[in-house]
Amino acid sequence: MEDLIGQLGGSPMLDSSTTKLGACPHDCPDTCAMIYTTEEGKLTSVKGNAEHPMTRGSLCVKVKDFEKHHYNPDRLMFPMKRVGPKGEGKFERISWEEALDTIHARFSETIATHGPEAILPYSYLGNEGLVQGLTVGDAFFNKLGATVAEKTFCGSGSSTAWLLTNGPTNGTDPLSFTHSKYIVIWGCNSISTNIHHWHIVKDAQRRGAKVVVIDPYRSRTAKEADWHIQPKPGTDGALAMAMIHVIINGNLTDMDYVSRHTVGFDQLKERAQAFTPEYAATLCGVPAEDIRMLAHEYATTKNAALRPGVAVERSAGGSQALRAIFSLPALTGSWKDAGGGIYAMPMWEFPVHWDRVCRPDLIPEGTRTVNVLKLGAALTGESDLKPGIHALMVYNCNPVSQSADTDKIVKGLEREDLFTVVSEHFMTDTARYADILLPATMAAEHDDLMFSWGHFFFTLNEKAIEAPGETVSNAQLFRMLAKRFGFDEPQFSMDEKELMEWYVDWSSPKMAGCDMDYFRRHGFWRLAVGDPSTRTPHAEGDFPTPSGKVEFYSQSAVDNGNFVAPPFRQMYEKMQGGEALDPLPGYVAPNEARETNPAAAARFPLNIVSPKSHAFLNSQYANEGRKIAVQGEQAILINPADAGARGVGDGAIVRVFNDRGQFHGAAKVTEDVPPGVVVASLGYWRTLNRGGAVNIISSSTYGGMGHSPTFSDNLVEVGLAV
Ligand SMILES: Nc1nc2c(c(=O)[nH]1)N[C@H]1C(S)=C(S)[C@@H](COP(=O)(O)OP(=O)(O)OC[C@H]3O[C@@H](n4cnc5c(=O)[nH]c(N)nc54)[C@H](O)[C@@H]3O)O[C@H]1N2
Ligand SMILES: Nc1nc2c(c(=O)[nH]1)N[C@H]1C(S)=C(S)[C@@H](COP(=O)(O)OP(=O)(O)OC[C@H]3O[C@@H](n4cnc5c(=O)[nH]c(N)nc54)[C@H](O)[C@@H]3O)O[C@H]1N2
Ligand code: SF4
Ligand SMILES: [Mo]
Repeated sequence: MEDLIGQLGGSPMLDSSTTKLGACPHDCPDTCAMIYTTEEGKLTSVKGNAEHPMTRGSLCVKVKDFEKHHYNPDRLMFPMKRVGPKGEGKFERISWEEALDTIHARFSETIATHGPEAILPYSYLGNEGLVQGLTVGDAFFNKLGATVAEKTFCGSGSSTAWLLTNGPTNGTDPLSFTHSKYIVIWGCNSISTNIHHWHIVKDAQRRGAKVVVIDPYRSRTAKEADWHIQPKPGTDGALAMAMIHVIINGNLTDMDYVSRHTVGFDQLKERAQAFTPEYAATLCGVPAEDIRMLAHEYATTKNAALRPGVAVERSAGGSQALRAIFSLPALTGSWKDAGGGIYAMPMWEFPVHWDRVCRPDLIPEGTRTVNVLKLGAALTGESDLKPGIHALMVYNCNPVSQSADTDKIVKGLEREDLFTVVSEHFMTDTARYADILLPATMAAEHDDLMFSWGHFFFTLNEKAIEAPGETVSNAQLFRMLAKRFGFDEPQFSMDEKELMEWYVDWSSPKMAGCDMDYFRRHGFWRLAVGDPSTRTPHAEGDFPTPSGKVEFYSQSAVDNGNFVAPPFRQMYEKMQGGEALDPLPGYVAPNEARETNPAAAARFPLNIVSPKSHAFLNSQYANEGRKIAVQGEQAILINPADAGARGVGDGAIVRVFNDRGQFHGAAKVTEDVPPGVVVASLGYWRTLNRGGAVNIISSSTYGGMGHSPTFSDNLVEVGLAV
């Protein structure tokens, strides 16, 4: 491995006065290592760093001209205050002094009148950095005594399922997939969402590996697979439980592995008995003989690997499905093979002092939590919070586009008595509702350190150019706010470089040989967890669960109940004791399906799936012409049978609706989606789109574990727009 890591600092090609080492800031598993080139203080090019073993010098279609993003003339450059009605987007430039004074005065007033919990911080992963990202405001808001935001847009259900089954292990290295002979990509559109893993899968496929994609629709990735399996959305639990049935009943289990390294085999076997392939076929729509073949091939091919995406969790039964999926390699013993096991979200072994980043110790005893998916209910009074939310600060996040049930959020944001602060790059759908709008820096304009949820590398991002206008980094914003509020914890005066040094646990053996100087010379550091070509972390068990084994049966699911893992929720320990969970994996039907909700299904017969757009990063880039040119306008993919029954022709403008609201798009009539399913990709801004955006129809109901969202568990009807 060491020879793969280049000596960038020593390279004669790079001149540190015009070249800086960067890291893509986006919420993307790939976390690409980049190289910024500048001329006379201007960012002239952003390229991938060819030395990086995973990202190999190529950037995706979204980021390949990242410098243009920085110089977009629509960027917010100065603090502003609202001068028109909320939502209209009329603002006037003010000084930072006035902005900070106003925030200080309005927050103080709110605290005096309603108490500090009337303030809600609202953030997500618009920036994924350790310093500038998800948790950048936590210490400040905890000190303020504000409501704690539980941030579960993505990965929280998968994480709960993963921790219950396998514990906080990174699992299989994505680089190990070069050795895989059978690869199951389950609910993941790698070509769009994890392109630097797809290269590795493609290599393995060229060398004979069979690639199976499990996805309700024929995604870009499904089209490249050797075999595409199409379950109905939200029914993966039935499919996975039937695989377990076939593996156990067909004596395809590695009983030596099972007996030494798992708990609960007998109970799992009993649970799986009901899930004959024939029965599962009636639930998930995959033919019984296909289920048998999939289970058989997976169990009997050595070096069989699983790659579940985030999408699997987005339904009522998604997390239970993931527990079943996470159980598979322990049944077959594929953890013993390099290129076996599971690549899910390998973020658990990054040695980060999350307690220093989030400072849960500053949270006043008894402070309440509000979940980000419930923003509409919280703001409109539906959640009956006491006190209600009277001040809101949004950063790294665009809830009007990305959260659920978004017409309700808009209704809440329109409240005249709500004081809203938004820190942003652009005048997003959410920013339009700000009272105070603050301009934020982009990646080349600040320092950061990125961990990853898609590979085992830390990556340094060096500031390459001066911040334009009066933009400030998130870390600087919270330094300024802390100062204005008189907070004197040392961390509130640390700069970015000091913060990253303080956040990383350098004493971890995984960091042995690395320091800040190493980062400055090389740009990235691979956690010292073994060589990917031989690494089999669980060949001999060693699972970091309470039993030290894979827990098919989880006693802690019963005793400790549901939980949201850090950093999605800061108070991990206090969250223990949520409602008891099923100790075993299983099948839970979608909330919105014919069998669970026939009345809704009669009115709204189509199940909608809203995956990521190829050329957008969540809602980012959806305001940039050159990306819209690649992505196209909002399309509604619909099967010819469903389109015909509704008089919808290809290209017709349709409305997609349910009781939560409606949005519009251009029908794309295609066999890529099966009857009964429609697909509308995510990210379009409602202000730029023709009439709304997809999350208007999304339910804010939690999935089964970890308060995950249910974006794949929504019924709608489609009709011609009038
Ligand atoms: N281009 C691009 N890349 C991105 C992002 C982006 O916005 N654009 N976002 C990043 C983020 S934040 C994330 S979380 C990841 C997500 O990465 P992925 O998990 O790949 O996310 P999606 O594209 O939402 O969904 C992947 C596939 O799952 C399918 N799917 C939906 N529901 C179900 C289901 O119930 N069961 C099964 N089996 N499949 C289902 C969808 O049809 C889709 O093709 O991507 C990251 N990368
Ligand atoms: N229907 C549906 N909805 C979904 C999903 C789905 O699959 N389907 N996926 C969900 C998932 S997986 C995720 S991760 C969420 C993502 O939800 P968000 O994290 O809200 O998504 P982004 O569009 O990336 O919005 C981030 C905003 O932060 C801003 N930003 C970026 N960097 C900075 C910075 O340094 N400072 C400041 N102040 N602002 C910055 C960007 O301009 C952008 O407007 O969406 C969820 N919503
Ligand atoms: S969005 Fe993902 S693939 Fe694209 S450059 Fe950033 S980290 Fe790499
Ligand atoms: Mo995500």
